[in-house]
Amino acid sequence: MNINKQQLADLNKTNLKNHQTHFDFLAQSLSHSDTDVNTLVAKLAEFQVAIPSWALGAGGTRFGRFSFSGEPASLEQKIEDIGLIHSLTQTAGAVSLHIPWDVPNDYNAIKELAALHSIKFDAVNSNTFQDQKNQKESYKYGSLSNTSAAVREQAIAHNKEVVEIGNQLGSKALTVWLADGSSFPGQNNFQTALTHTQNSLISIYEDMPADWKLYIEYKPYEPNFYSTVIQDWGTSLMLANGCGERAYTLVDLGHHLPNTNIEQIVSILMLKGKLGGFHFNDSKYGDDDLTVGSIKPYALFLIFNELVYGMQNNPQNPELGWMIDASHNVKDPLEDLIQSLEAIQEAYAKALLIDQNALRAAQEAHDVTTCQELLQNAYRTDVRPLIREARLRHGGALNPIEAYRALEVRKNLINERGNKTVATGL
Ligand code: PSV
Ligand code: MN
Repeated sequence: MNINKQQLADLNKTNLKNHQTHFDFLAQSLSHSDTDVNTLVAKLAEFQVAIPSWALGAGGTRFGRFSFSGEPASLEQKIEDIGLIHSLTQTAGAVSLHIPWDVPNDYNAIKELAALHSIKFDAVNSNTFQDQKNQKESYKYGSLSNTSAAVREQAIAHNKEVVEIGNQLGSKALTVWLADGSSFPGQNNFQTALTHTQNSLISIYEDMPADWKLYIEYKPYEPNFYSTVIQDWGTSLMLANGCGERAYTLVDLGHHLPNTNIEQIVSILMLKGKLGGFHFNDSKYGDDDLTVGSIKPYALFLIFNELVYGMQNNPQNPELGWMIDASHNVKDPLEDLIQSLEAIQEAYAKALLIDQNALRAAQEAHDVTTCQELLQNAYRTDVRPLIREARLRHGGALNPIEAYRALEVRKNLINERGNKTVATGL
């Protein structure tokens, strides 16, 4: 199924007058500040987030998986799904592939298909947390950190192969997330595991093309429950520094213990020029992989405040790789991703509204009350007309969920693909 601009323009007609009223009102309210509304709209339109190839079907939990009908059964169909989301939102102009779940059969054909949908290839993800069919060594007791040199070599070789695959598609970054760790005290020697990991990462890093970046993802627990080798941002940063200039930390919002101040982590990493990528999701308890902004939208806004500050003040930090990393169990994955994109845009737009100069002045003057007022005035602004305007100017839908339903996308996908298809991924 394809959605064309005319279909969306027709659907937009119903909401256009209402949108114009809201947009004009917001533009008028913002005209008293330094904020130029057209610059804001342009920044929102520019902001593109990669969709993970593994999140277009049902995620499932370790207790079960309830399939969604019409799931994409191939990489081609996954790209088509992202194309649908991108047509509606104009924000999903990239895909992040997980290997070997999504190895292309025909590189040129996949590249052509992605280009047709204006989709770029973002970071590629390696997978040494599962054993694959016909794999010689097992990752049961770790991969890049394993005590066995043969296992480490196999995991290193896999990462190198992922880079080769990504390179053929135009990706420029490799994301490494390791499940490595231990479930019981005494099971691992922490120092040996970290040393092996560092050496393995260096070997992967040194083999990467000169214009590639390495993103090192951290996570405190799961699937191991006593220790994880790359458990936090400090460990990730240490490993990135050990690899070299083009190695960075990747922050996945779900990979923190409850109440961790993620915005501070983001800020410090950007100061050090070491924040490489981002995995968006939301959570109540652990790595819940819920829709972005569904549980803690204010925390997301505070994170974006630091990101915006960093993007404006830290030229030492590279452009970031923005990705969603969520799992869909009860909502239609495409609707869920559309909601996530909207939440990301909303947090970004609100952060852009913060009067940074006034905030700096209030901080200098120790005027704590004004600091809070400045943040919360921005947070309480309904920025949705800006996001809608950005979509409208680029041929997207004023209301993507409404359009998705009006066009009966899921029904069409089921008609095309059937009820029983299962997408690769977690
Ligand atoms: C691990 O929990 C993780 O966040 C990593 O990014 C994986 O690649 C992804 O989830 C798999 O869903
Ligand atoms: Mn992740």
